[in-house]
Amino acid sequence: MNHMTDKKQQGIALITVLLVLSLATVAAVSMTSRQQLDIRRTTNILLIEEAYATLLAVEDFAKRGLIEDAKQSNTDAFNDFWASEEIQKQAIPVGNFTLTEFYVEDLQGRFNLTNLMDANGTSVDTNHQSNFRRLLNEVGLPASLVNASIDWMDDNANPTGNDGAESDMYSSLEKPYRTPNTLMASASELFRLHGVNLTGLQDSNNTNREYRQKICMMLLGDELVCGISTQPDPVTQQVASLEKNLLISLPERTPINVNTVASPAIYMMLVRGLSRADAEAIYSDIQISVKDKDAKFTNSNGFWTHPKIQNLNPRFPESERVEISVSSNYFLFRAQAINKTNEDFVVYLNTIMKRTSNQGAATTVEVVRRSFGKAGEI
Ligand SMILES: [Ca+2]
Ligand SMILES: [Ca+2]
Repeated sequence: MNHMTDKKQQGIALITVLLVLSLATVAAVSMTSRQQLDIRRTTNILLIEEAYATLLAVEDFAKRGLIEDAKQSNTDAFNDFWASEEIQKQAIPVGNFTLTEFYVEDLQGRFNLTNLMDANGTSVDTNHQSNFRRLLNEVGLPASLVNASIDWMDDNANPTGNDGAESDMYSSLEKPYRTPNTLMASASELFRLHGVNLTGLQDSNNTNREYRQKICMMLLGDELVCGISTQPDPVTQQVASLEKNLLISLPERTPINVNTVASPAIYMMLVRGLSRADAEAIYSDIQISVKDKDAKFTNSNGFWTHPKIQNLNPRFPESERVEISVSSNYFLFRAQAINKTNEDFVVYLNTIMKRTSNQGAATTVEVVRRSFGKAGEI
């Protein structure tokens, strides 16, 4: 009987030893894989830091370029070197990355949502209100977005017109929110507006989806980011082409630079009654200014007295003109840092810059907003 107990105890000891051994093995394996994860994580952090540092360096280079540009001329147009496609195509290897896809855009070629409010940010600028309505109509977006944008920004809780939307409208949603009642920090706040926001069951609404894609293209101008197919439609054989880069929200009111408009639609927005064909004719004039330095507008009057505008019948009244310019202060700079060994490792930089050139004083360029990470974010 004792003999049996001894054997049983030996058996238990053996099992215990095996158990301890297997636990130790599991611990060792998990420590090793944890260590590998740590190494991986640290490597990634170092790589991202490196990408940030190189992108910031190239951003600084862009700032210097804009300062240099201000010395060369008092106007900003498509024949300025920052708009050159040669710059965009450059690829600069730095450390573990290749810096590429450089993009500089004059943001004053877009409609600035801040212009909807007067300088105090309290009452509505009715000329810009009409302009925005024309622009939305031109791209097939609902006009109600005009008053919804105003209510989003104005400091009261009274809906503007028949189609405005204040907090009452948004507080009844499945995920309720309120209007900020201040200027938009980013134009992407448009996606929260009544008429295009996601409202539970309506998420599958195709009209809503189409509106959101249009707004996305007007903000970011990137088919891939906006989920727009670049394949021809099986029925119409046409590739979806939506108006790009028409909207922005800047921290202050800005005139539209008529030399760098994002699309003929901006001219149609500025001038009531201007046809698409005439807007395209003016637009092609500023495009050829890349070769012909004299084709750009050298002052605002040059635009208003352009034959296509001056000869409109009925005439476009002066009282409906908004402030325009032939030079700009706000620019968008984009770049990508692509890892040399892993092309899927891409860090994006999107920076909104403000250039100020005061008489006599040195020109400065400061960063207004900067985002790392997502493609196209502004
Ligand atoms: Ca209001
Ligand atoms: Ca409001």
